[in-house]
Amino acid sequence: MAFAPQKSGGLVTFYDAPPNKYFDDAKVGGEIPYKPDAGVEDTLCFKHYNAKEVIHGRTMEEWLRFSVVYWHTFRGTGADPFGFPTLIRPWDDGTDSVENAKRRLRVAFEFLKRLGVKYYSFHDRDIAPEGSTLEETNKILDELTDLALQLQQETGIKLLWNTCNLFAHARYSNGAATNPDFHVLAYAGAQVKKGLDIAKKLGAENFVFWGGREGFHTLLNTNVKMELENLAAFFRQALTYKQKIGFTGQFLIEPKPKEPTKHQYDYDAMTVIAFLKTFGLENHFKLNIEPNHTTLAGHDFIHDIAMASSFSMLGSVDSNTGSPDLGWDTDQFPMDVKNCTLLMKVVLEQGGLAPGGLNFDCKVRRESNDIADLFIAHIGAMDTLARGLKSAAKIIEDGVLSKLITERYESFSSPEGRAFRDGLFSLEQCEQFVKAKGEPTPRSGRQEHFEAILNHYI
Ligand code: XLS
Ligand code: NI
Ligand code: NI
Repeated sequence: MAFAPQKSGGLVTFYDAPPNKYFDDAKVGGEIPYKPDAGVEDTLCFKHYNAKEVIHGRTMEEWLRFSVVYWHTFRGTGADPFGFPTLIRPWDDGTDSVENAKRRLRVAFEFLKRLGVKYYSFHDRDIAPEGSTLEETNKILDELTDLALQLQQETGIKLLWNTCNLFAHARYSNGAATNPDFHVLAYAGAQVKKGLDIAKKLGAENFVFWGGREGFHTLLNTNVKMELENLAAFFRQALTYKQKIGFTGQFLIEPKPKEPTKHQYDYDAMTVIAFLKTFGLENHFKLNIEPNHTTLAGHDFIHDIAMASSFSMLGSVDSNTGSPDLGWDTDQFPMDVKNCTLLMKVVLEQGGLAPGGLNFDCKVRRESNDIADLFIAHIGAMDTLARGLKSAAKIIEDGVLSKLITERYESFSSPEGRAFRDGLFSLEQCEQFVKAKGEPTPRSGRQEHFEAILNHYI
């Protein structure tokens, strides 16, 4: 095979080579090593993430279950509403050909191998170009997923989840499962059927529904009740098909409050939990929480992770972060040690995320146009979460915070407090209680004390 670079406008834009050659050319070395003592400017190595090291009873690899997303890392171009693509990859000839899609997939597996990440995730339309009919599209998808299966078998890399892109094509501009036109809804149904077939074929551990354009821009043209009922009916049919084909992965819904629609139905964790309970679906789904979506909903980073986990509904995390000062989904790599500590504390407390994982739904900035930046971004985030894991384990093992919380609620261990929680202490008894005991003594919430303790571990 010829490795001749093809020039366009003076830039090397594309050349055909074995996957490892692209990374060798970009001077990324071989597999990313663990070098805890590496120099400050050496960002192409792990300083904290040591896959086989045991923390809190399990290896880091088992707790962290990292996953690389195909759409940003291998389909991201750096284009934004004001600018053209900036991330021109030498393995991508810029066409929609099947050959290009296959080359890209091989490169992606090489990337995962070098990074030491065991999982990936994709939308159907990321890995395979769309044909002009459903039949043609599915045939192309079969060809690409045959290759994905072969690469999975060769490398041991697994599919954390796949999902269907039900939002990019013009047919979905008014939504998919909440579209006012049944014909469009049926198209989405056919697409999800194929998505589930692929999930089964590739042994996906989960299947995600992110409500792309399930929402509205104006209530004036929208029958909210009917759309939500249709969404629930759609999920019920997905469950029926899942059971029929014997796909055993976990179904996940990913909340997001806005973007692309003004109001997305899956607004945040509590909204989705309420929706699932309203329609009797709560035993069949868990949540895939993306912190950048949580902050878009006006909550802080950890809010939806904590809420979902409290209701035993946290299934997986799209571990990214936003800019606290911006109102859109910037999908940055999580580099904040404190947030990652809080995240890993929840993960440890609920006994892990499996079959979910920490899926990097993140993109490098459009200015970060070196191939090495792709590695550095993932390494940096993996190291931050590894630090978070270590700090969270220390917090839990020391037990100081949990002891303080137990003390804060100790009045509920009194006979009256316990009776109340058991539903056996009436309002009349409350009245008697207060008449006997008088005014409660004010008690400090001690927020600053708790914050100072957290900082001790960071
Ligand atoms: C978009 C979502 C999307 C889902 C997968 O904001 O995060 O990328 O994770 O469809
Ligand atoms: Ni996401
Ligand atoms: Ni997102």
